[in-house]
Amino acid sequence: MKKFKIITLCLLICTGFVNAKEHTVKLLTQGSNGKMMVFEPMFIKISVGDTINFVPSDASHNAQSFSVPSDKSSFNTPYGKPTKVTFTETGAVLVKCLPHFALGMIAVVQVGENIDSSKVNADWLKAKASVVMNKEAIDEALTKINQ
Ligand SMILES: [Cu+2]
Repeated sequence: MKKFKIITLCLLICTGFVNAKEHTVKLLTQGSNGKMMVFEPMFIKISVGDTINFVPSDASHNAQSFSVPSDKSSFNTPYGKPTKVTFTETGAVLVKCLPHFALGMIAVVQVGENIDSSKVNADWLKAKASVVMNKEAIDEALTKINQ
């Protein structure tokens, strides 16, 4: 009986690993639509336990969280180096490229289904005053949450 429990536990853990997906978000000086300083995609919905590989086009970009469900979801990737981040908490995360934040180089990550978006919306309202470009695109990305 004990052996059975151990095998079941192993199966559950292994299945969890198999189901976790890896996604890619590019950090681009010029996006495929011709826009400058963009994350591609700007909005991404993933499952809890999934990983995003943040891939910068050059050494001028990094990915840094600035709205998170809690501190354990905070991250800050190095400049110019593809970096994988695993999201273990349900909710929404806003990600900025630090040097291009004012240019609206921001991405929205939804982790899990039917999340509470009140915190991320409030954080964006506060941050918005410091952003001069691309605000409408970020507003639109936020409307994609829970759709
Ligand atoms: Cu950048």
